[in-house]
Amino acid sequence: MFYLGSSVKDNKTTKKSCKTTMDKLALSMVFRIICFLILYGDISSQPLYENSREDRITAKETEFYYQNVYERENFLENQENSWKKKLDLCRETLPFDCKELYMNGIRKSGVYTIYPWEKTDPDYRPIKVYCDMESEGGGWTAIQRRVNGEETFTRNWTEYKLGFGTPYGDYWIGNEAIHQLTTGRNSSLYVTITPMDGGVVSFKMYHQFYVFGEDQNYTLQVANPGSGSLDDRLVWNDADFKTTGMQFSTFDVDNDKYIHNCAAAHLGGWWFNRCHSAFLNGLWHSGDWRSAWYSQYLSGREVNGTSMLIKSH
Ligand SMILES: [Ca+2]
Repeated sequence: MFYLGSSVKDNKTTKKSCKTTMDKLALSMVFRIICFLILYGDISSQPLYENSREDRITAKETEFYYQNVYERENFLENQENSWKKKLDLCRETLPFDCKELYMNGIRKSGVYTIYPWEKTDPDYRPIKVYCDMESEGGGWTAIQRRVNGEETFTRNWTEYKLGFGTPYGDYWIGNEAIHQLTTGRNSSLYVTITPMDGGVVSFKMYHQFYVFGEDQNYTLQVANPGSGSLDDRLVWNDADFKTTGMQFSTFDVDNDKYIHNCAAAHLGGWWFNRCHSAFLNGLWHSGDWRSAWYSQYLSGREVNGTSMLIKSH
């Protein structure tokens, strides 16, 4: 009985203990499952790349890289805006003529680029010109220059209109450019002639100089002759030979006052009258170039260079 009793009791105790253990085990299993589910859910909701240390470093590097790119883009954008502003400033301060270059501190004579036309003008273009920065206070724009005879001045209307030759040697700046340079401002004209004999350069100053547009055939208006070793032959009171008030003529467009064609006869474009007493575009070093500047230069054989310089005042 005791045994039985004891055995039954033991049996009951064992069963109770097992039940407790199984309960605990069950509870443990449930806990584990819940933990697993929680952990799994947690893990599965996390991006895989954050799982390892290496991946976390890569993520940081990527972030740093994009931050760098962003900063560089900002830097380049600021740089571009700065360049655009500088370019606009340059465009606004492009030199109109040689006088503006002189005012900006240029003191050496030579070839420079000027911008006589407004940006909105259909004719807008830069032109290269010779600037005399030494004679008569400097800042002179050469509209005509002959130094070596390499360019012929026997040219048609369009060539004289648009210009020809090179500012490094012989050239005519172009009647359109002369009109543009003298419009809306008072300008002076300074003429020089270099003698063939190597003597002193002759010159003449005029304190008023203007050329009308093509609709008036580039009519010349010159007045107020000033100092100079050359006699006045542009304004002087001679109805048949003065130059001021004349329209421009070329061999193909005769606007002179002569019954024949002065430009065709004298082989160069000019503001011919009936025909001239001053004419700087004749045949280089030729006896056929008559009265380059009456009566000091009666033949082209006496002339070894010319220039017509203008400056606003
Ligand atoms: Ca005629």
